[in-house]
Amino acid sequence: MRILHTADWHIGQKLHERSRHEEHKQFLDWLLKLIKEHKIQLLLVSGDIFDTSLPSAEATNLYYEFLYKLSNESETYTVIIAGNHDSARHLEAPREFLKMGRIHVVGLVNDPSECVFTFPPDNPRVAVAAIPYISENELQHISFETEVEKSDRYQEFLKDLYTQCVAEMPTGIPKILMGHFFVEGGSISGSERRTQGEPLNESQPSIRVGGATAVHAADFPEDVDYVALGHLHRPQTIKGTDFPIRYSGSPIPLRFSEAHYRKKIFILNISDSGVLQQEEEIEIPVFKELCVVEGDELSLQQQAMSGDWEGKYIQVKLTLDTVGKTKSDEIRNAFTNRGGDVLIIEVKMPESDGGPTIQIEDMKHPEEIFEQYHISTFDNPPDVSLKQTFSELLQMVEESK
Ligand SMILES: [Mn+2]
Repeated sequence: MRILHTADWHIGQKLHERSRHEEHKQFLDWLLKLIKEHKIQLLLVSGDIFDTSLPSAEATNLYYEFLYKLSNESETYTVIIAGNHDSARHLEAPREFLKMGRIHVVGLVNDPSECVFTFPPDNPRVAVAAIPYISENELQHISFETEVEKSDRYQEFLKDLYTQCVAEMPTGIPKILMGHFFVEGGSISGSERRTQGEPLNESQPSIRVGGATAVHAADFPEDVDYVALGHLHRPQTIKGTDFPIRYSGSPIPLRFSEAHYRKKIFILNISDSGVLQQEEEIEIPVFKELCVVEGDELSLQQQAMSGDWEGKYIQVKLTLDTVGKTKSDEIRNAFTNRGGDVLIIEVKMPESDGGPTIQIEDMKHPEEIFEQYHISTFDNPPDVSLKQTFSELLQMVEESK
């Protein structure tokens, strides 16, 4: 019996306002073909189906079109759990209807027994515990509780939930646990952290991904065979247990920082003798290339001329030799002329002293320094209201001395 583990589709995601619809469409077409070719009998999707809790009609349609084709063109059973980006209620609203297509969606946990499934239902060969993302806020409120106590309680809650699920499973067949959270020891790529309404903060400690605290490998019950997780966007296996605890990662790079490694799906197999084996990891094709180019103006112009940028999304990291007017428009055009699409240009100041090089004797007033900085960063001088704000701020600083 073949099982496929994937997660973090983030359908509807936008990268610097560019739609990823075409990439998601190509991924789901590829996935359906693979499911049919590899005769996958069970598909596990470990959360973050959509990028936002209220996905667009286009994103919603893409998802249901895939589920329809899957149930119509294959015999596959499917288990889907909600992630921190999904609206649990919206995702599971059509759950009764989707059962017609052998699709089981779990958004909320009412009773652990409702999270346990066996496949195939008439002759079980594998048991699955489908635990969706659970926010710390969903736990019962306790007054005067510290953050640490709250975290410990969350960890205990998940641990108990999995133990109860395993107790509900029939004996003698492999057990798979699904989940959507951060397990201590996992590596973060940056795009996981942001839940809805939560500001993006790169410098935040990594422990509270998606609002929830880290769970440890030792928190999973001992007698399980595989933990199919979602949440971290880089495919990886967490060490520390006899059974694999694995993140499949997202199928498309959700940020430029995820572009330097290949995305994957994992295929498991349950042998005729009933043993779960890890059969294959398959690299997902790159449907659209994300490129990061770095250098000074001259080097970037040369890279634009010599490279093949057709149809690629580009992040430019421009290093300035001196503070002065940058030619970001020229650099953008150089790539655009070669078919590339520059999504963002980051300007880096010379690194030697960690900041902009400004000749002090040339700059008599803070306003001038500010203006110079603005020109070097944004390519134009600050407007009147910004200058006014800066002056007011300066005055406040002076007065507070
Ligand atoms: Mn995610």
